[in-house]
Amino acid sequence: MSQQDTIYSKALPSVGDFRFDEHVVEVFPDMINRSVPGYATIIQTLPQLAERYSQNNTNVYDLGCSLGAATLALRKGCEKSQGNQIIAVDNSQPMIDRARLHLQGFKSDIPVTFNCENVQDTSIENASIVVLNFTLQFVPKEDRNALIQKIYSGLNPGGVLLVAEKVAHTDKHIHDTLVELHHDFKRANGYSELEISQKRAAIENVMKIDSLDTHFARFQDAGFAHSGVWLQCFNFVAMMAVKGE
Ligand code: GEK
Repeated sequence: MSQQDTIYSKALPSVGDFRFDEHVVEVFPDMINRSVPGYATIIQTLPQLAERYSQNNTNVYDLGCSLGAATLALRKGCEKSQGNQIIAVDNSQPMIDRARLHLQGFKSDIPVTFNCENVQDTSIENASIVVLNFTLQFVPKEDRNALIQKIYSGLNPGGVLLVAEKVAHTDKHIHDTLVELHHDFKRANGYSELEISQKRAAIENVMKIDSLDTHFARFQDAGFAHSGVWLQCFNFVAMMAVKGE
């Protein structure tokens, strides 16, 4: 079990930009489960999706892997196919170090390689599945089209891109309501008003969210034949985009 996230529980003289550092690594599973509605369901569903889309003798990528929760779920879903290898990438060294340690606790014949690098520098090739689970929102907006285009190029026909993100709604009333529902979710999970507001201040410069329309236009521009939402909880959405056969 990870420690409880109390990073923003005391009033800070000034709130700096959020970083995926050693302190966050210590509390990360607690933080993401109490902050992201639908996260557990997304992780629990990944094996099913991986079983459906993994192709023999291909690469599976987990981009922005954090502590490897999605990596483990993908590996479980690849057990029935042959010759897969998983490449898990994160640009936070403390995350990668802890993820590597965490995965050593689970046995599997499917090899996992951990790379500490920017996902924008990851070469994607012979891929059947690429996961961006709450990672694209941290990539500079102007670089997102190129990243999705690169992933599309590296996917095999029939391969899938799974993207989960916090999204903005173009209708202000709906947007504000979903933001409030999300804050209620955090309150119900024990976060105080101070924690919610300090975390919000810390994250606003580093996490820039897109609308659903922007995501789907990007998938279409990249060339994906099919795209859609497979899960939504308030303003948190899991999408999939499939390359044509
Ligand atoms: C999960 N997917 O548990 N390159 C590489 N890594 C990055 C980049 C980048 N440009 N930007 C951010 N990261 C995980 C959860 S967390 C989501 C993903 C969250 C990494 C960053 O270091 C962090 O580990 C992860 O992406 C985002 O399913 O905390 O909201």
